[in-house]
Amino acid sequence: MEDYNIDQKIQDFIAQVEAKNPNEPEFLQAVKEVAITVIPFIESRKDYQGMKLLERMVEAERIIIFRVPWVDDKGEIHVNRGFRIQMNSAIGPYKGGIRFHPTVNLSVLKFLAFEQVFKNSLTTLPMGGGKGGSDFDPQGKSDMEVMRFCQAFMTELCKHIGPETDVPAGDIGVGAREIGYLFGQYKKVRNEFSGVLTGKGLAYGGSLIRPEATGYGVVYFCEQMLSTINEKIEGKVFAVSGFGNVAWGVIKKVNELGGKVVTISGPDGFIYDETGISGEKVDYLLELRSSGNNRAEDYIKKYPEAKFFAGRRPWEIKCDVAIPAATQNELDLEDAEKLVKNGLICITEAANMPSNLDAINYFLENKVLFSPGKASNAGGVATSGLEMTQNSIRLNWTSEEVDARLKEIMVGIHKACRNYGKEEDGYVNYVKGANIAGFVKVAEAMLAQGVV
Ligand code: 2IT
Repeated sequence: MEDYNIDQKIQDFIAQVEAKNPNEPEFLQAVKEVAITVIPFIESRKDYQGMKLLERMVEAERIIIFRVPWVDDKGEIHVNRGFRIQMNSAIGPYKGGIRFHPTVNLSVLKFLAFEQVFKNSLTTLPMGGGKGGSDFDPQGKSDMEVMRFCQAFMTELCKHIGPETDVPAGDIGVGAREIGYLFGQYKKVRNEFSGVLTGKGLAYGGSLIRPEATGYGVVYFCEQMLSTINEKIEGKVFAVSGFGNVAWGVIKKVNELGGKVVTISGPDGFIYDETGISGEKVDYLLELRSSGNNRAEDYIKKYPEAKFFAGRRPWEIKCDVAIPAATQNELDLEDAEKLVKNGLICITEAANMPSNLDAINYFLENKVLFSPGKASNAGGVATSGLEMTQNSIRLNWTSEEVDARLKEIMVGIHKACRNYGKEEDGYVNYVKGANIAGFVKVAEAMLAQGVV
């Protein structure tokens, strides 16, 4: 009877969110995953009941949508749409990346901002959740076009952010170059040199290890997951998707710890390199990326011993560990079935929400180690938090110091997930663990601060 009531409560809650946010499938997907695990927890806590905590958390504190007009090299005028979702500031200033990609829309950014709230809470650092971006596509644009776009974007955004208010960073399509242009424009318009953005260059307040942090953190987390079944990275075969900043960090660290990465992917298909992607091949990934050409196929031009599979995903390759590091919904039920059939023991998400709900359920049912991105990729934003600290104390830490803190944070997140996610048979449901552990800190802060 009690279970029936809780199921009904979950269904009612999801129906309400759906009615209020129609045509936002990604946002609804992220909310569903949280609701299923967090509502039963809320029901078990007397002090949380009737406080409408989750109802408040699915409503952004503020959403800013703005016009971004800019002029290309030929003198033609373009109009893009800019967004900043200020989701939750209960535990700190809004914090989260900016994404420039043609697929950016309100639903995508709301899902990312919602997940960011839980992720940032898990880091234990004082950061609220936010996300922003634009449907602008940096692919194929000149440096000067990207600069003018970034300036136009920041001319509006700078009215709404600040080091104590909202601190954006990079995400897909926003790397060191874009952060530099965005920072320059913020400084010029606000006449203020501050830690308003993270992922900055080392010359103007950036942190060592920030570029590698997301990928390194994922592998540290994966190491922890494997240790629960007395396994280690060394000797394991890894299938990785994507070939951007996150995949690059993952591949570097897996190699360092003695694992072998055999795949990468782009929007055009995937590369299978049986000999392992290591050494100079990892450097070549950086070159491929900075060429502005988003094609994985170019890899076989330099390394013809590898194979390219057009229009396919790496999940058909036999591997011990899968690390999706490209984008949302890049791994569905069919992919999950193939991976498990091929003997997968662990999947550590590096992208945000790369597995859809059916795939996640399949991994959990089959008791494969599975960690959601909001737990395992939190090392990126955690190191952004460390960049904020360094900016505040006006000192720079060594890479050893930042890396040690990053590792400590990832071990801590793993522990928190286990704490709330361990089931009777010893299997850790990291989805449940991450959602509840992330929720608790935000909920406590919201309760303390009253209905605001
Ligand atoms: O998804 C993410 O956590 C990020 N894009 C990084 C956010 C940040 O503020 O460093």
